[in-house]
Amino acid sequence: MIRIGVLGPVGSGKTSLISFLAKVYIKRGLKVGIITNDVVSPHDAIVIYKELVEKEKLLPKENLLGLVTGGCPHTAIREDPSLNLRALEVLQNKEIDMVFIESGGDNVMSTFSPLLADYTIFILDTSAGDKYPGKGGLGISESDLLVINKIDLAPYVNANLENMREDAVKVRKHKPTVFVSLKTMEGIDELIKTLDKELGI
Ligand SMILES: Nc1nc2c(ncn2[C@@H]2O[C@H](COP(=O)(O)OP(=O)(O)OP(=O)(O)O)[C@@H](O)[C@H]2O)c(=O)[nH]1
Ligand SMILES: [Mg+2]
Repeated sequence: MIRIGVLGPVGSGKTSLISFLAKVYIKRGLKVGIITNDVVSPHDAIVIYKELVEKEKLLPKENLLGLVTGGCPHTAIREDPSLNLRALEVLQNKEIDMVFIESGGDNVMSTFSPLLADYTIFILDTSAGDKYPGKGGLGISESDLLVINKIDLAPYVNANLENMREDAVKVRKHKPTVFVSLKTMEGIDELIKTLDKELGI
């Protein structure tokens, strides 16, 4: 079971990315599991349930686990990942091929414990401006894949995508960065191509 940790600031597109990727890989025949971490409600699990279980009928409901962590999001994925480890155990018994773990929205220093994730995706969005990824932060520099989402919104906040690209190379060296819009689907082919190569699938 490949364990993919998805993290990034509040509202950057973690749930949207996981829903999209889950659809892609389920349609290819992989058995996908999803674990969401929310601080005070199972909101994201409900969003995914409505989309992937009820509407699309792609995800068996028992493959979706919504955790309510009740505290600092990075505690639940790094300092004390016990709740997430239990959830992974539950999915492991169902012979899942690939599991996405969504962290609660957090800051740029957020990282997954290696106990939880084999591969990590950090997602930023352009609507916060183009200062990141240049300002750095462990999550941005150390994640296996950086996804810069909401490129459709870049013109509205004068975010310069070329600057962001150059900064990403400086901060991340040879690790990949992709630019996408999960609304218009621009950049999606590159995202899937990169992820397939990275995961060897
Ligand atoms: N314009 C635009 N909106 C997007 C895009 N991707 C996601 N959104 C919207 O951004 C909002 C937040 O997306 P989510 O996927 O919920 O973000 P998140 O990172 O999971 O949010 P939290 O879990 O609350 O931290 C939603 O209203 C999405 O529809 C995009 O590429 N462009
Ligand atoms: Mg979310």
